[in-house]
Amino acid sequence: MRFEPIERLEEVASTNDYLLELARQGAATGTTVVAQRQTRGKGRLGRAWHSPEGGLWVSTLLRPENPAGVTLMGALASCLTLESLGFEPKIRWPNDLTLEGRKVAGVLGETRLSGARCEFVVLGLGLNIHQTEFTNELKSLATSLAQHSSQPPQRETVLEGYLHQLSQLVNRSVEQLVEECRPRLELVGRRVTLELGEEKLEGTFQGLDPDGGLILEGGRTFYSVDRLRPA
Ligand code: BT5
Repeated sequence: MRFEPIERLEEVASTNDYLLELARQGAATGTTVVAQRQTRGKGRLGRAWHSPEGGLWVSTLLRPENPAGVTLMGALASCLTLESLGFEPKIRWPNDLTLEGRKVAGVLGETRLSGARCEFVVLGLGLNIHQTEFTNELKSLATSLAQHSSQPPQRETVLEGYLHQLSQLVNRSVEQLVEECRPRLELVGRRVTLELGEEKLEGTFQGLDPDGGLILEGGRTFYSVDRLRPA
């Protein structure tokens, strides 16, 4: 599958929102939007995504039959891209990439269903490349490629690698994606805190089930959490 056309914007509120609108108007599968900066970048659950110039802010349009593995696919594609560029990222389930425990990228998959059928998914990736400073709120949590390399790659190089990896992964089953994610997961075997709304749970992270759910010690499995942190 090819990821084109690629629409390049200087500034946009959110590449995901922009592409959701194009998708509603019938844009082709593979359509990709990339922006130099976002003024209202989105994380999950209404959270904000800080997107100044210097990062890769990109969204791609997919029409999978089964959207279940799409978030993991985005995390895996970006992980493989950074590996091929010489970094040692980890996947923090379900949608983050970390470098030495700090978040370098986040994935936001937004699915539109028509009845039980998946109409489309907009898969967004935010990856910090050249930023050298973060806001006070993010300072202890976030990092960028520039903080791990004296010669961070160009945005175009990261984009090209990511779209190539996505094109290789797009036909994999959820089970295959989970298999490839397993050795790259952060915090397996460690005590973690799961936040689910008001509830906080602590336990040892045992691994992923074949559908990509997180297995906590005792066997409880979670398919989505608000946040996963080291305990
Ligand atoms: C995510 O949400 O990690 C998904 C981020 C997806 C961003 C892309 S950019 C292209 C596309 N267009 C969009 O509008 N969005 C997508 P979540 O797991 O909810 O994490 C959000 C949390 O990450 C925030 O509450 C902050 O704590 C932290 N955060 C915000 N900006 C960050 C940044 N630039 N780097 C690292 N952490 C950040």
